[in-house]
Amino acid sequence: MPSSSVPSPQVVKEELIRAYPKKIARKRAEQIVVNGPAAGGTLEIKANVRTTPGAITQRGCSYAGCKGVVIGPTRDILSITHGPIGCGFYSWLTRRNQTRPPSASDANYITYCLTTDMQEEQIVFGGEKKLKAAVEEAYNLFHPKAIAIFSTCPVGLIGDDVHAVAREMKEKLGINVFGFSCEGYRGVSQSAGHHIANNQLFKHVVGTAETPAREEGQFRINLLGEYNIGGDSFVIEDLLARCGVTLVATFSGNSTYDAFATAHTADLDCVMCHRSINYVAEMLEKKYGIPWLKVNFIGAEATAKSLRRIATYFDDPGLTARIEAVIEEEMPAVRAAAAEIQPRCKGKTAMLFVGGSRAHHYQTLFAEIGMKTVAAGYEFAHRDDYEGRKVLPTVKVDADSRNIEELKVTPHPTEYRPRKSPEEMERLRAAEIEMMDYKGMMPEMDEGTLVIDDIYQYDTQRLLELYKPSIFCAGIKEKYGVQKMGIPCKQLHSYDYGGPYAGFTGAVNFYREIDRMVNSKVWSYIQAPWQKRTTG
Ligand code: CFM
Repeated sequence: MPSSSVPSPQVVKEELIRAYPKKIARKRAEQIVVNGPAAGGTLEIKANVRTTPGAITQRGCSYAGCKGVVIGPTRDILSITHGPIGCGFYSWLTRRNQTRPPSASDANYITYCLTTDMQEEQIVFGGEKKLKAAVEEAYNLFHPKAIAIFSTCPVGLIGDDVHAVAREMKEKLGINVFGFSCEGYRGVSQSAGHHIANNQLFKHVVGTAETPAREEGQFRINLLGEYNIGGDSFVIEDLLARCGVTLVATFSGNSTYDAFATAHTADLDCVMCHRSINYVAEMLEKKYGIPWLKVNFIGAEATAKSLRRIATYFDDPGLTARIEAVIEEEMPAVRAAAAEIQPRCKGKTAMLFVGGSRAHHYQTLFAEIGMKTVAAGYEFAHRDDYEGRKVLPTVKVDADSRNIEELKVTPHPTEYRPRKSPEEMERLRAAEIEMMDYKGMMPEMDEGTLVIDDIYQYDTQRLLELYKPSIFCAGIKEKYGVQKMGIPCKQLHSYDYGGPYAGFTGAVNFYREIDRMVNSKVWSYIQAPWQKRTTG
């Protein structure tokens, strides 16, 4: 609980808004919401709109969302950045998406940085020739199954047609080559890049391999929106295997090209990060009849609940028994760790400001050690991630969103097969397994907590001064500014050097890490002895 010296959230909101010019303040007032009653869920937040020019945002660009987030974790698609050297270089190994090829001779291109190194000459005369040469050179070096070409801002500005180049090279080399119009400026954030990546993956890769025999695994799922940061996917893969669930494809942690190509053969899509991948989930449902289910493997309780939801979906006594046995096996260690740590963390406060899903998911982990989330928000998520998918029909589509292609998807003439009958869907509804739905973050947050979309650096600083939370969760850009104010900052993007935090073992890792951070004495020594001490 914030101490009694913390002003009311309404006052804090006014305080934040007061700093901005009138027009900006009006817009910010709609992006900063004091959360209402959990059950009400009627509050509206403005999201997925342009950042105010000049404000220091946490956001990244469309190229980052496409290349770095969605496609990057796939080890055997060779990625080429078409653009100036900086775009390729500064996106090289910056996200901790791990991968594990089965043997040393299996392809793994994640450690490479390939770029066309665009120069003035290409800006003036066009860069397609150089791009073709780069694709050919990359092919001769690696002989990959597939090559992906990513557009950076100048590509769109000068009008290079990466798709035409991809088509030509596909023909010439006899491998799959596809391009992405993910110029950094498209959309208002990296969220646009996710959508562009989803579309192209779906168009060029998903469903391109032959349907494998149905016997290969009785309970076949895809895991969508799990990117193996700090090894999270490894933990989930292990859990699913022990439960007897077959993982056909993960989009895209520890993934391969072939896994994507056979994703249409799964019988259920489990969606972790709704924001970055809900488009693929929807398209798989429309084209192949695979229903999707929102899951969350962050937090021990959430993991148990997600596994049980998978059991309810498949409705098989053997599977249910195995899942219960795995939960039973894992929970004692989790309970013991939580019981040990809770007394030291209970009542402490957290703020979470990260991309599109983790600001929601990680609240569960904090709650498990008795910590309260007092403020949270997404960098780039949309209203449905805050308020739930029920608002989708009312979301205004602005020019920035219209800029991004919406694929027209229709049922596949031979491969469309609804996995559940209407009666079975009814059974799932009755069991409160909401298929194809996500309720969003706000209904699960307490009344009076602050929800802030696309938080600016100024807001961050004021929040820290006013609330003095026990911990602030964000990314590398925010980390040291926060810590200089005497408040520990946990990076929820990269996990600092830690993780995994998924599943049961991951939960214990997280409890211990947070305990270490919030109970360290170091924060009271932030100021030099000759400065007046105001924190700690
Ligand atoms: Fe999804 Fe992610 Fe996130 Fe995201 Fe990201 Fe990430 Fe993130 Mo950084 S896909 S929205 S674009 S959960 S890289 S693994 S941590 S901002 S909250």
